[in-house]
Amino acid sequence: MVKLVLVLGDQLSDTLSALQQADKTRDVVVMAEVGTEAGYVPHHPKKIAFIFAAMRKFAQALRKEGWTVTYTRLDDGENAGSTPAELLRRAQEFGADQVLATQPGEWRLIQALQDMPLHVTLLPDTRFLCSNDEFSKWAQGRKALRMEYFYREMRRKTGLLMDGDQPEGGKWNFDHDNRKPAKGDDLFRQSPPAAPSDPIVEEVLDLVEARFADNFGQLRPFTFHTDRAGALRVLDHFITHALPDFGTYQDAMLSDDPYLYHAVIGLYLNAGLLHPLEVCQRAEAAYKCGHAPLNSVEGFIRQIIGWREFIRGIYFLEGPDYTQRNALDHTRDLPALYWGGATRMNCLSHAVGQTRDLAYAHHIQRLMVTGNFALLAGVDPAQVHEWYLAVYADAYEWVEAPNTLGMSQFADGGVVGSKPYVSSGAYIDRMSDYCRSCHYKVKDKTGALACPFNLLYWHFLDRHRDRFARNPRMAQMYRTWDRMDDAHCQQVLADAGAFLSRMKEGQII
Ligand code: FAD
Ligand code: DLZ
Ligand code: SF4
Repeated sequence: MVKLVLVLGDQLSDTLSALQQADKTRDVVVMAEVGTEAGYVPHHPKKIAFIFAAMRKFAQALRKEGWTVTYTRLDDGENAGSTPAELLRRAQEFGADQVLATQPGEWRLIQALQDMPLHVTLLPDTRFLCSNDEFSKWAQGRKALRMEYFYREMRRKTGLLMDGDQPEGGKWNFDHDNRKPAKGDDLFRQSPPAAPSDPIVEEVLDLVEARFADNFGQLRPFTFHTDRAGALRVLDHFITHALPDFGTYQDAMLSDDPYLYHAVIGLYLNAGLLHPLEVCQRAEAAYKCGHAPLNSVEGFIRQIIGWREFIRGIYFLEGPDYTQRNALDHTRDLPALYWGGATRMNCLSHAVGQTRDLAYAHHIQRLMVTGNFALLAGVDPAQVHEWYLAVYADAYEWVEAPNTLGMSQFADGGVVGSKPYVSSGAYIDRMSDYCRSCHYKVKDKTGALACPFNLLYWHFLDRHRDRFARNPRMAQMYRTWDRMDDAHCQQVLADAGAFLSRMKEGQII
């Protein structure tokens, strides 16, 4: 009997387990642009356009390969509005009672598929290097889950950068050589290649413009690639032009260069247009032929087989309630500046402005600018989570939630990271050129012009002393705070409190 084969918007890989288990001559592929997926958060218009255009092209490619594909467009009059409802409609149409699906990357959708009155087989997502079972086994019995140890297992498993059973170059991690600030006058950095437009993209842009005009984010110019060939071009460009300096400048931020030496491939990897192993093998080959140094290649490979896989493992290990965690009891509202409201903080203005224009910010902007500020200011992590899930083209819950709630907001109480990622303005000043043209003064510790990160950093440590003072990785920060003059500390806390009040009142901060 005919089966339906579900292909979601982030499952655009011909190696997808559901496709591999299906019979091309008998089964029917179901793809659908639906209101529920396009609306569970106010996605950035570029993200919606990327997914819809890539879905349409993938459907075309499957048909060319001989698959029968039903494709529902968002504006199709028959559109049933959600993925399960579309499956039910197609089940009736084709007389099917079984669905083959690859496990979605979000508990919400897994639950919805499991609740359907059809027989749904959920297959493991084999596009990842570490299965959910393998991760659970690795995690079992460990007091704390640390990416670094998981990463070593992944190196051994894939053989990437291995010299027999030893790490290439004698060390697993070369971060010691990395994390330098970049200079604005480093010329000749090239942005990722822009995709030329085509009729499918143009049609999707018109649809998104008409339907999602109120969502935060600039739709045009739209330069993302929307098929595998384009994604491979971006990868090639990165390997040739940026990988050699990736490690060294990984944490740098520059006002006039949103990409620096980053790959800008997260959206392609997460939608299924690139495979993590092929990406890492390309990077390793660049090292082996002498094109890129070990510190960069190791750092890059660690992001993919280490962080990316680790983060996914945590999402599925921790279960559906992960997104509701709020270990630090933070309750403030996300300030309007995150949705494009005015701010005097130049670093936030740049990170948010770039996010609005490009649906992209690199890791340190996400972690140490927008994330750091929300954490220091005590913003409700659920609101922070919604923001990150909405605004980045590479955001799906399996990868966004542990990064936001775990790594960035410490809302999981220390599952992803052993200490919160907090810093004062000094870190941002060291790693960027933002502070030079800011309304606030990064060197000021108190007063009307004191950098808000300086005020809120101590306010955060002070209000969470009970939780963090005994953390060995934070003891030094508390010693520094405790050595400060009492009157100075009181002034810092008073100025921080006044800043938070202004934020609450909706004043421009
Ligand atoms: P590069 O810096 O060039 O890195 C190469 C690749 O490594 C990335 O494409 C990505 O696939 C992988 N990678 C690097 N760091 C991580 C990480 N921490 N977790 C998972 N993969 C990683 N990444 C997402 O893919 N989707 C998200 O929704 C997302 N949300 C984030 C939210 C916060 C608060 C933070 C701090 C990080 C988040 N990240 C997310 C991780 C990281 O910031 C992005 O993967 C990266 O910025 C994507 O840009 P790039 O492709 O240029 O990456
Ligand atoms: C993100 C997204 C959007 C905006 N739209 C669709 C859609 O219309 N149809 C679809 O199949 N998938 C879409 N997606 C991706 C899903 O939200 C994603 O598959 C789940 O969040 C699981 O990762
Ligand atoms: Fe950001 Fe503070 Fe620097 Fe201004 S002074 S850019 S608020 S870190």
